[in-house]
Amino acid sequence: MSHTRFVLPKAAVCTALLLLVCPIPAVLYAQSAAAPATPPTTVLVAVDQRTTQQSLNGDWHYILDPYQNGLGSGRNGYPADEELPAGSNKLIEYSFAKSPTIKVPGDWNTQKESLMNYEGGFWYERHVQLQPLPGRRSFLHIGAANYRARVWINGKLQCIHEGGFTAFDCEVTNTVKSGDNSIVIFVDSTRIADGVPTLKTDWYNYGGLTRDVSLVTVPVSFIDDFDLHLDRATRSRIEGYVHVDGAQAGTQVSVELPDAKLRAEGVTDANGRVAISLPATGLTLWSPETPKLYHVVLKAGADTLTDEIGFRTIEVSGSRILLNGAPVTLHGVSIHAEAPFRTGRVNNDQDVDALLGWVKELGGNFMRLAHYPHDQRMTRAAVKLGILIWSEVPVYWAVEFDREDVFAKSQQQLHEEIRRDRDKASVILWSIANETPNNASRTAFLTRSAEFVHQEDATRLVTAALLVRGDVKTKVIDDPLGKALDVIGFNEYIGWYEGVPADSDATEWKISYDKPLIVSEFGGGAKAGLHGTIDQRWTEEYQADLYRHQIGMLNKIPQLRGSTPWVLMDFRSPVRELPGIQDGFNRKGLVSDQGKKKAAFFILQKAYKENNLGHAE
Ligand code: GCB
Repeated sequence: MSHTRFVLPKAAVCTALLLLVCPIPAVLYAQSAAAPATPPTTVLVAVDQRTTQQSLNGDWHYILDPYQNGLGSGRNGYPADEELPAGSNKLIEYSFAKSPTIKVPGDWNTQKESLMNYEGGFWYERHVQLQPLPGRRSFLHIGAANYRARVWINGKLQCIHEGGFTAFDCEVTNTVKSGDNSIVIFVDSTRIADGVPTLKTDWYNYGGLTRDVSLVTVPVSFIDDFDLHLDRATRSRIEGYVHVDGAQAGTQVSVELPDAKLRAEGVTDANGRVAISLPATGLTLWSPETPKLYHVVLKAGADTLTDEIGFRTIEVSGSRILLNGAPVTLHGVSIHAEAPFRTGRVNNDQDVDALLGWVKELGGNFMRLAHYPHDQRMTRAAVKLGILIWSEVPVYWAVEFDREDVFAKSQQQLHEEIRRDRDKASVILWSIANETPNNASRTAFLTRSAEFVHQEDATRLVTAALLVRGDVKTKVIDDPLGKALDVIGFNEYIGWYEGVPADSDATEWKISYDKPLIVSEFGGGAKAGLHGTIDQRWTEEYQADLYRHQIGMLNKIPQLRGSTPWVLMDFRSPVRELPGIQDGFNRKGLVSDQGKKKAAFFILQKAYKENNLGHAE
């Protein structure tokens, strides 16, 4: 008697059973022994500055796959991207060439009405003509794929990625060939309990390749990571490192700022790293008032990378936040990556210009990019415009804090976020979470996150948006997570979720920390164009009145160093279903999704222009 068929690897049994009864996603995502090994993805810093890239934006064929059928093999193995020659009688049950197309970058939901509510598996395919050169390496750069992605080149699995808001680069050097190449990407937007974020959020789960995709070519040994920042203690040295992937120890590296006539040289160590320390007096420091950027040229062996970098310091002294040594008040607003006018995810310069234009018009010098890393266009544009940034990972509400694998996912997202944006002077705060429950496993998880961020980037500050305790009479900020943070963010909704706007006139604040505070959320909903009295919820007048009272209350908190009210623009959310008012949108925007400013916009604008919200010291 043979037991052979019971000890076959699961994947083989599944193939034998034609995938009818097999738990395909579990097998594949767990990377069973039978699955091909996939190299880890990386993040090429300043990838948007590389000129040696071929954009793969544009039309891609797609196949909707709610049952994840295409992860099968043979007639259902979509990664093979097979097209039968005329006259072939072979049984294949898909054809990318005959399937419709969709734009990349772009969430699928807002591109086709039939896809608006679709969550699940989705296949992208396109062909590209390449002439790979000897001595060069190739990476497929994916700006973001929400939520899980697998990439195949010419039928070979190249990488797997989880996390819908961070960029990743997938090495394809050994798979691309001269002539025609097939690229197949499976994106699965299914929300999962052990994901980051988890199942429920107050924003729309836009699926797909939501940001730019390109093929980047670099020399065999190339600069994949660097950090250059002004030293906090003296503000007269540029410090940091350059990392050269694939470098022999002793590879020559140089860093040059031609306009400042500064140059440093060094050689890589056995880990491909060279430390940089360069005297730099007389630099014009980057600030919202003077967003000065220096052209920086990095060279390592055959590789040259250029970037535009601002130099500034950010630190905490007692309960003050110091920018270039001087106390600063952060006049900001929270922003979702919702595209103005058209809805969907932000993915182009017009989207960014509209959002940042409103921040400037408000008189803002700061923004909270909620609740996940945004498109790199946002952070690049902010550096040029002089807008400081709070950047966040989607550890939102109650993720599964007691799971080590969930911690690893959050850590990976922090790593990818920091690596992509550490060259942007705008970013001053890394936020590790939003509104998390106060319990031991949460505090342990997020204390580790804070430590991890400090290790990865000791030049910036760590924050989180905390919940506050108490009632409208007394509010208490004493969450133990505050100990791990440099700056404490807190959210409160007096006048909206509790009490009426005028209640905040008498609210007393009890704060256990002598640290800088930022009110990371307050606000209320209003439908643009709906008018009435200040007592009528959803009117512009109610929202404006709420802002007036909030500004009065918040100004009584002595260590309030900044504000990012909720939220710049109305955004799509499946948990906001009140007909005639919400219609699927969170209406707490100061501006409607169609760009109409509400009365509260002008209340906040006045406060910011008169420097009347928060105190620098
Ligand atoms: C919050 C959340 C934010 C929501 C907001 C609201 O506390 O952090 O994501 O959208 O409240 O509108 O209720």
